[in-house]
Amino acid sequence: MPDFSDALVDRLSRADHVAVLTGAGISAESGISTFRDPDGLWEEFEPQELANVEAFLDNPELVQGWYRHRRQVVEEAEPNAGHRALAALEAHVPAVSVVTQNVDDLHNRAGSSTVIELHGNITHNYCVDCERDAAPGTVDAAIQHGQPARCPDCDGLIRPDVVWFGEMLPPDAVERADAATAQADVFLSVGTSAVVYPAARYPVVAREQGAYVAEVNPDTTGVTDAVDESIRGPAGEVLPVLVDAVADSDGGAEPTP
Ligand code: BJW
Ligand code: ZN
Repeated sequence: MPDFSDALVDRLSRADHVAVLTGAGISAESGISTFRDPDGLWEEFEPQELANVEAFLDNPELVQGWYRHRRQVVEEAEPNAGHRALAALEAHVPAVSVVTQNVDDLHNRAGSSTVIELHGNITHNYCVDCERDAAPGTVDAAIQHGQPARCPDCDGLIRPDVVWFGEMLPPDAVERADAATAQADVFLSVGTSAVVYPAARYPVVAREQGAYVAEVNPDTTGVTDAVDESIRGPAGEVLPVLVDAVADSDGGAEPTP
């Protein structure tokens, strides 16, 4: 049974606005590798080798192939009980903002209505020169022919719509995430190591601005020392029980699916 406080359930039940920062750990139970866990995506490659624009320009085929593989994994994955519990929380709190570092689209597919994607979305590609969207299949077709994928309009390289190290986050996403953090009565940090900035600042800023901050993670993180409460366990087990507890204190609404 996950161990969380009555104070957290009470705060969630009374909250007008809950903001949730999520990271790769929430999608681990959907079969999507995290980045920094021992069997994670970066066990073989250093982050700087693949997740930056220089690596892409040096070896576009390698980077396009890596992202194509990850996109296929994501497309075959399903949202898990953790994603669904966050969507179900909307029945009990007037506003729930999900601020995600994940590029896998699973919060949208689980039905969360306010999803703020800080690091982009892997299901989308665009041309680095003319910035037009790349049609689905452009990367697949090129890679099958052993070529880097290029834009049919201007011959520019096609890249995934994700944020690499050294790149700015989408300004509208940052603006919305800043606002959600400022408005939050309760802030949850779920499944993130909280070592990548600026996302890792949000739990700290939320607490400075008066929110009650809890993290959900099997391990300690970069913000463990800065939160009010750490709930140690997998998100897919903790979040459904937590949301059910909020539903119970709300007056016995339906249990989460
Ligand atoms: C479970 C679980 C289960 C397991 N349930 N949990 C300030 C200080 C220092 C450095 C910087 C700074 N500001 C900016 C920087 C530089 C840099 C940075 O942060 N570097 C640090 C690493 C030191 N940041 C940037 O460059 C950012 N841009 C920026 O700031 O622009 C302005 C600027 C420009 C130029 C110079 C300076 C400023 C951009 C960051 C982009 C990050 N991109 C990536 C790749 C995205 C594309 C892709 O998917 O390939 O985003 S890196 C990677 O890390 C990915 C993730 O979103 C991100 C965070 O990882 P996450 O989600 O936390 O995953 P893990 O694997 O680390 O952790 C998983 C967790 O889950 C673990 O804790 C597990 O225990 C847990 N878990 N199972 C719950 N079942
Ligand atoms: Zn183009």
